[in-house]
Amino acid sequence: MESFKMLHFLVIWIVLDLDLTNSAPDECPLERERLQAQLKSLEVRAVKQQEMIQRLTNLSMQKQNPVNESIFFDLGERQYTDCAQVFSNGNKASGFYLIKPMSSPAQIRVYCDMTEGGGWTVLQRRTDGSQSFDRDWKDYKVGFGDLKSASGEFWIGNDNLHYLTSQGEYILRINLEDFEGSHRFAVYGKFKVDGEENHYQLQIGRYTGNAGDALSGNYNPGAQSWASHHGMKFSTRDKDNDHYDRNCAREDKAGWWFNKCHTANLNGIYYKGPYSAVTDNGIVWYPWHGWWYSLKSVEMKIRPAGFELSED
Ligand SMILES: [Ca+2]
Repeated sequence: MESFKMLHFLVIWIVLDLDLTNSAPDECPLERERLQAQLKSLEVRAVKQQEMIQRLTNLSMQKQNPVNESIFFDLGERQYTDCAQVFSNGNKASGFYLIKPMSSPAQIRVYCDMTEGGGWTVLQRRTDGSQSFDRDWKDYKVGFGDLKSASGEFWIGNDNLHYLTSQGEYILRINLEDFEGSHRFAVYGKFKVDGEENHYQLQIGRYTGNAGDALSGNYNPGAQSWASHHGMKFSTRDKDNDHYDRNCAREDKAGWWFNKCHTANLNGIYYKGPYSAVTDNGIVWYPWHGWWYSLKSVEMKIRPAGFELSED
């Protein structure tokens, strides 16, 4: 606001100056006109300056407290093995928490989704294409992405997935949204990810939901042998563990439990709806929108089996 004040002083000084220098009326009508025009111009500049200051102030406040920023909850010394435990202990707000799965060597920062019954540890999120998911083995191993914003895109890390799911029986819930505003979901029981020594092999159980069973390929019995992701090892562009004679991860631009290659590619390229490409490398959930439609948002999250029963 200092510059606005300075301009204001300048305007007053010119007004005073106008009175003094024009003590002999009508002697210098041209000079009076010139000064009046100058005064008007300064007033306009002062208003513009004030508007600019207001805009900068708003921008600065937005940066300090972005709408998108989610809250980090510091729960102190007590250790929690997952978000279900955080929720059960009375923490009902969605946001970031520190947890330490039993076999994890260190605490990890995770997003706990306390909606849809609460207690969900989010393992993956796609919302706007701001993060690249075409990454190598090491990135997928430790995790990557935006773990600060409430709607940030990230992968929790395969080691963390293994630590979490080796603690007991977990269910996986996948929420999907398209660009027409429709929502679908898929839930799988007995979700488990093996350790790195077994290439983070995936196990999934029974499917329920309305998105179609893309992960086991059960939507079409003929597709199961090449499409099922159950029992598949994780592949990245630099580590090919798929059942394809070429490299699915490299062709489909994602790390995933590829078979030959997929009917779900939730770590694919963020295309915004219908797309054409050499391979089906978008964010695909085949039974819902086919291979040539890339979804708007994806959320993958896990919770211990029986959690809802224990809450009732
Ligand atoms: Ca291969």
